[in-house]
Amino acid sequence: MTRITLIQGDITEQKVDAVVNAANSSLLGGGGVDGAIHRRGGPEILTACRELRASQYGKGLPTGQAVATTAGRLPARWVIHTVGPVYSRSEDRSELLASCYRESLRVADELGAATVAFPAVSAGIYGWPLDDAARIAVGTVRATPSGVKEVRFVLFTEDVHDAFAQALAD
Ligand code: AR6
Repeated sequence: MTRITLIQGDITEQKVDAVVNAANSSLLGGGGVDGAIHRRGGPEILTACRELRASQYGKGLPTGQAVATTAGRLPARWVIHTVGPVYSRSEDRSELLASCYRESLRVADELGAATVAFPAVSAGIYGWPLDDAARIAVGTVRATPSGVKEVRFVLFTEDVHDAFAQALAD
C-alpha cells in the first residue's frame, strides 16, 4: 500500500528517494519547478539529461513518459523527469497526464525508491485546471500498485494545495 501525503512547500527541499520533475521533452531545463530543480541540484543533472538525449531520446522524451537521473546536490537520490501534456480545451489529454504519474511510479519502482515527491505536473506553465490536475494525480496514484511506500505531493502554492486536499478527501 502506498501512503499519500500532501504538503505545501518547495520540492527541492524534500528528503526523499526520488523527486519528480515536471520537465519538457527537451530535458534541457525550463522555468517553474524544472528551473528550480536544475538550479538547486546543480549542473550534474543537466549533464545526465544531455547524455540521455544523446543515447536514448534523440527526439526528446515523449509526453507521458518518465526517465531518471542523478539528483545532483538535491537532498534526494534521483530526479525522475516526466513530461506532462499542455492543457487543451478541445482535446482530452487526461490519459497522458495520468501516464506521467504511472510511468514515474514505474521508474521509481525500478530504482527501488521508497519515498517519492511529486509536484502538480502540468498545473503551472502547461495550464491545466487545478481541480482536474489534482483529481487525475490523486486518482492515478491511488490506482497504481507499486513498491513505493510514500507518495508525497509537494504543492508550491495554497490554491494547488487546496485542490489536492479536496481530491484526496473525495
Ligand atoms: N516546488 C514544488 N512545486 C513547484 C515549485 C517548487 N520549487 N516551483 C513551481 N512549482 P510548472 P508544468 C509548481 O510550470 O505546468 C517548465 O518550463 C507550480 O506552482 O513548473 O508541467 C518545463 O520545462 C505548479 O503548481 O510545470 C516545461 O516547459 C507546478 O509546480 C513546463 O514548465 C507545475 O508547474 C512544464 O509546465
